[in-house]
Amino acid sequence: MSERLKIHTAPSAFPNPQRVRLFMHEKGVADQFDEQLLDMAPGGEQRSWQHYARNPFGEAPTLEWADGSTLSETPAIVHYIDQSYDGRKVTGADALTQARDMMWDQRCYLHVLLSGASHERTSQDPYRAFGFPQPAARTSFHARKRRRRPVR
Ligand SMILES: N[C@@H](CCC(=O)N[C@@H](CS)C(=O)NCC(=O)O)C(=O)O
Repeated sequence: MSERLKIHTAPSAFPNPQRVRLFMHEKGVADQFDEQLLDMAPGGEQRSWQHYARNPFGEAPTLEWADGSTLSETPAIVHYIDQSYDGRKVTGADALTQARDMMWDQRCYLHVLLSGASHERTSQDPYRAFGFPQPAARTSFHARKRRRRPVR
């Protein structure tokens, strides 16, 4: 792979940016990418217009080519890198091993990571659970509602 790609990520964001970072280190290719760290505070750089142009959900991780084209979604990024970079095939060298890797990845993501993350998000703000951008009006509506709650 001659072109050096950017990976937009954040060490502080769990689980998806970390899934890609762990995978890149496991494959031994992390130093072949330009890691662009997003300040992922709530409503942070991942929700800037620059990042929405790369990823319409305002999420990380996202891979970016020099011509501005992008690839998002953790399993798609992992699949692309594993297939197109030299080194051990971390997700499996044959179709059945790859399919089993995908099966466990889906199980871990849907039944462990996503359910934990959804609980955390919905307990704070219902719109975040679905990854919707948050217009100021919505945010202030929820902020007003929270302020009215009695302090326990
Ligand atoms: N389906 C996406 C999910 C990516 C995602 O949810 N990333 C989170 C961090 S774990 C994010 O960027 N959230 C944006 C935010 O919190 O504003 C993937 O598989 O990569």
